[in-house]
Amino acid sequence: MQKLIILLSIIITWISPALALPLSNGGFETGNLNHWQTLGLVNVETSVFGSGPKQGNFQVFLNTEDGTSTNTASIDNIEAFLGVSQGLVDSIHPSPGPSFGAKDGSAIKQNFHASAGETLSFQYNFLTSDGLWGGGVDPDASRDVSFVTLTGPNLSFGKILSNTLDIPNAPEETLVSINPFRSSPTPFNLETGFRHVSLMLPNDGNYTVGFGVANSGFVGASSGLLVDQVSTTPSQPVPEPSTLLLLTSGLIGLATWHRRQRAC
Ligand SMILES: [Ca+2]
Ligand SMILES: [Ca+2]
Repeated sequence: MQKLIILLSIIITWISPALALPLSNGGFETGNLNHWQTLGLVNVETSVFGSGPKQGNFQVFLNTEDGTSTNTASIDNIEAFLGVSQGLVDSIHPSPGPSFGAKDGSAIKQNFHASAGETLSFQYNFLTSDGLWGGGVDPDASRDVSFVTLTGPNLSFGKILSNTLDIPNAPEETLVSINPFRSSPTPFNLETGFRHVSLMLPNDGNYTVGFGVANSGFVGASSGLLVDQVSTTPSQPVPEPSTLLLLTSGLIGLATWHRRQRAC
């Protein structure tokens, strides 16, 4: 019987999906990339970099270099690394010209466990030394892109954070509002400044969050992405029905007590 129990427990353990740990080192305050996996050119930076960190003393920096680097990864390898479908980045970053697609860059990811209703949030700053381009002006112009990916239970998507598009009437006109650039105190010419993003995690389970930055179109000047303060926030607790009942009866009791006090 004991052997049967042991065997059953081994089978149950084997068929149960392993739970990932909660998100860790989301602010990079260990001073290194513990708990993160990286591809391409990724390192931890301090305030010496010229922008950030947004929280604490450290942040992560992802670099595209100039499109001729052998240190970066191809966009196909980045998409495979992040566990999203091939072509995802180009599908959220449409190409008006045949030579326009995302080419190469860098990425980081972390697997973590979360409960339904938790919020994943982070801060990012997109940096570029490319010019600002519009597809309507030059369909083959360079247009670097930064993005976030999230995969999990019944969930797999990518979203552009910012790119080097800044011309009205271009195909992605709706994205212009996320691309107000200013001059950058970093080694790059321009930056968006830090922006806060929150994503709802709809289900209990294991998730993978990824961040990437890639050259697009012609090779040329590089772009980069700073990320900091990646964190999860528990959902607001919903009172149990019994708690609600107690609370309601307490309020009724309080109201009755008040009426009695006023009547005195
Ligand atoms: Ca930090
Ligand atoms: Ca570039």
